[in-house]
Amino acid sequence: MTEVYTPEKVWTWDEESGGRFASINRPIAGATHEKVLPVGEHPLQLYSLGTPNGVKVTVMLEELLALGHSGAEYDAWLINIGEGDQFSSGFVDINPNSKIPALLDVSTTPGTRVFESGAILIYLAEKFGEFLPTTAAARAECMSWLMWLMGSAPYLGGGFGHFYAYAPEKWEYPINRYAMEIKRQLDVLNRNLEHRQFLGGDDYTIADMATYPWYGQLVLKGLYESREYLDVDSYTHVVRWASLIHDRAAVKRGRRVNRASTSGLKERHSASDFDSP
Ligand SMILES: N[C@@H](CCC(=O)N[C@@H](CS)C(=O)NCC(=O)O)C(=O)O
Repeated sequence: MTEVYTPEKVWTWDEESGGRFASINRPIAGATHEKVLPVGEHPLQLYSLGTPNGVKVTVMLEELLALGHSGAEYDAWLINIGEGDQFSSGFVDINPNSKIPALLDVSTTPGTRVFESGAILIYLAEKFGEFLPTTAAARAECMSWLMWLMGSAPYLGGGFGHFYAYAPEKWEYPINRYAMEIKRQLDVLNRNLEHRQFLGGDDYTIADMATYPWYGQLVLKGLYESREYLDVDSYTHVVRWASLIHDRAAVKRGRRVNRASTSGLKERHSASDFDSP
């Protein structure tokens, strides 16, 4: 950094801070505009976007459907966070934190809202009795890795990714600090996966579904174009684990939901939506 910044006595919101996403960042919560969210015909209504946090949930829903749980049928509606859809009154009613993903279970009376991707995964795992071990020790291990991910991923996205890719300038101090932390986290995962097939042990669980879109994609695709910088190939056990999950049919479908790209599905309302190339 070239200049030393001395914080004022009381922080004030003067102007946009710069960088990508500056226009959607604000220091206040709540709705900016009135808008009712659409509701489809399926039991589960998902309001989301195909980012790593969104993919956690669409992978889980596709895995549940693959096991034959028709109650997991869902309508996935696109929330364009670049355009501020997360600040509509309808979305804020479901998630007061204004971040995707958010789920509304309309099979209950009244409907059940769930926000925070980790909470959504646990809600679905408990509702359908899948992907969350029931014995105390295995459940504790699964929950430990799930909570590890929920606490760790913000350092990857909001910390490393922000300063390495999105900040208005490249500053050595934050990039160095967060790169060190992300490499430490990758080493945590690598050591755990050296003797285990999945994060919690022998079984594929919601901890894997939550972690794959972040650290799995980081080692396979290189989030923020950082594959070389972080030397991701050296975390061989993470690469092996990520590849295993990446190739699952349900994961392939889950990755395509709520994406505006040509191979993606902007919205998903039926299993047949995946048939279109
Ligand atoms: N802890 C939350 C994080 C969700 C999150 O950060 N979502 C981002 C997209 S990946 C978002 O909606 N950002 C919009 C905003 O910050 O206004 C979760 O896991 O659900």
